[in-house]
Amino acid sequence: MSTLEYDAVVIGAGIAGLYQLYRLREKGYKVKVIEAGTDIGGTWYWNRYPGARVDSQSHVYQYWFSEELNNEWSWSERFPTQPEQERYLNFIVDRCDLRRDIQFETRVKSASYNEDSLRWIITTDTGETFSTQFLISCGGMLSAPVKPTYPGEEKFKGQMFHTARWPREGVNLAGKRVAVIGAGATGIQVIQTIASEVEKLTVFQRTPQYTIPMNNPKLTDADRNAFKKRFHELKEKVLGTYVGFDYDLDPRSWAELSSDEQQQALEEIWADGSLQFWVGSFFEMFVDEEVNKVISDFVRKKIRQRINDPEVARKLIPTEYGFGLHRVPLETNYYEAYNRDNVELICVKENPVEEVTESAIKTADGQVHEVDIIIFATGFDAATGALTRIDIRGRGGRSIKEEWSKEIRTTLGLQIHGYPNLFTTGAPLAPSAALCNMTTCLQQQVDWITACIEFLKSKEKSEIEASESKQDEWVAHHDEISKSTLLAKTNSWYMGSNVEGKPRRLLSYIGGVNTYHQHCRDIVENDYAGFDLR
Ligand code: NA7
Repeated sequence: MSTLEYDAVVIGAGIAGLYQLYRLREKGYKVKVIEAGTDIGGTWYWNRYPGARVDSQSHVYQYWFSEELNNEWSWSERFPTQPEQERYLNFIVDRCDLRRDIQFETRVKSASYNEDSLRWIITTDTGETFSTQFLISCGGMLSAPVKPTYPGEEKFKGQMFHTARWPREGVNLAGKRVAVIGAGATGIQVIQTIASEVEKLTVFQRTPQYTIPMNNPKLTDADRNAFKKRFHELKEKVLGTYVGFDYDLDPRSWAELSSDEQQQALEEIWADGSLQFWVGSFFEMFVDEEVNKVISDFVRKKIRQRINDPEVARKLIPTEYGFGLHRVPLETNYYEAYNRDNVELICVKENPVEEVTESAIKTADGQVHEVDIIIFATGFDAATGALTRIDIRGRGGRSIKEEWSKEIRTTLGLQIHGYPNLFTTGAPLAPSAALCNMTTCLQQQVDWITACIEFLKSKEKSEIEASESKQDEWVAHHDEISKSTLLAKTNSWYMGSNVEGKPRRLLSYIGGVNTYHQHCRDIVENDYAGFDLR
């Protein structure tokens, strides 16, 4: 089979990959997007489980490249469902005629850099070979699912699904006995949605979450028009805030408020029913244990009020870590699900799963939980998984998988020293790895990458690579900020602790989207100082 030649190959047709295709094609490059799924959407293609919904407000979770398209689209809710997100992305793809440059049902297996031709050679599971000057990973920060395996699992006669591999045709859960394993953001959405539909729901929870009740009104024409009028303002604003939303951290210091004022401030942002209570409140929450404790107690009290059985409340209310140190899910009637007679909660730390039989899950206390369907909502190999599942070889045959099995390092999450002309989005050590309204950060990274490629062209250069010293400098800066936070002291997927053997480092840059954006701009303004051009 002959080698297919491109200027740029983009891995993944999700939010970042689609936008990267749009931008590079607009500049006249020959681009191919390689996508494992049968259709576009990335996260919003794969995660089609019951109750899947975005946790960012629709008016800031969207593309900003066309006011015209923005005016044509109408969001129905403040926090849209997965089907609506998917429809929106299809609308963009169709209007921009992006599909013709996307190859579906193709997974990139390997990518190796040829130092003589200065090109990446890519192989796929379809047996094709692509050659490209630029390789751009848009494979998602939460796209490599992780799933525990249990003794006896292969004998199970019912159905098993990971939420991130939910079948397109759906699954009939009505009247079934269902187990949900994992109660993070995804598990919570599944549980609250299916509890009233299934005959019996057994939840196997390892770590309880702090949550915020979602305030999700239907949008009126007046709401939509008000947001549309603010298109340019919002587009600018999201890049200048701490986590890429249109709200920002409270400018007041926690200490300057009296205890009553603190409680009042918390009540006010709690009422907004969004992630503002987490990433748009008091920065001290992330660094000061005392402040974190007050806020954690506030949330614990809110949760406790909604659960009838004190023993169930004990299991559902986090005590081992503080509020905001894990990704905080939004929920709707989640706790009320546990007040139902058909829902049972098992804490696997107290009562582990011992085995799966033909028809049941057996726990250490000897109980046999008969189930027809097992749903794994057990998360992802975050930020690194999208890259380490591909055999990527840079200069001298060095491998990202091997290097990151020892230490996870990048240059602003945009390039990796040793891998020229490889650009990454949603990768470690950038806010887009986890601490960002994703559309904000992914578009910002794609714009940076596009400008970088254009810069190379204008200088008549063929290759760009982050120097070792630039990367060292960024890693040191990242660590300095992250080490001052409580997140770095807490086990969570933010620290890689959900994947055995994963080296510990805060995956996401926590200095703020605004600060990160400034660092990216500084590089451009300084003609890419710290990057080697050839
Ligand atoms: P998460 O947030 O990683 O949640 C997965 C949950 O599954 C988490 O609470 C895990 O517990 C739990 N888990 C993992 N393995 C097990 C086993 N063996 N038994 C029981 N529970 C287990 O992934 P989500 O898909 O919910 O959310 C990902 C992101 O999507 C979310 O942050 C948003 O950005 C959208 P642990 O905490 O590791 O003890």
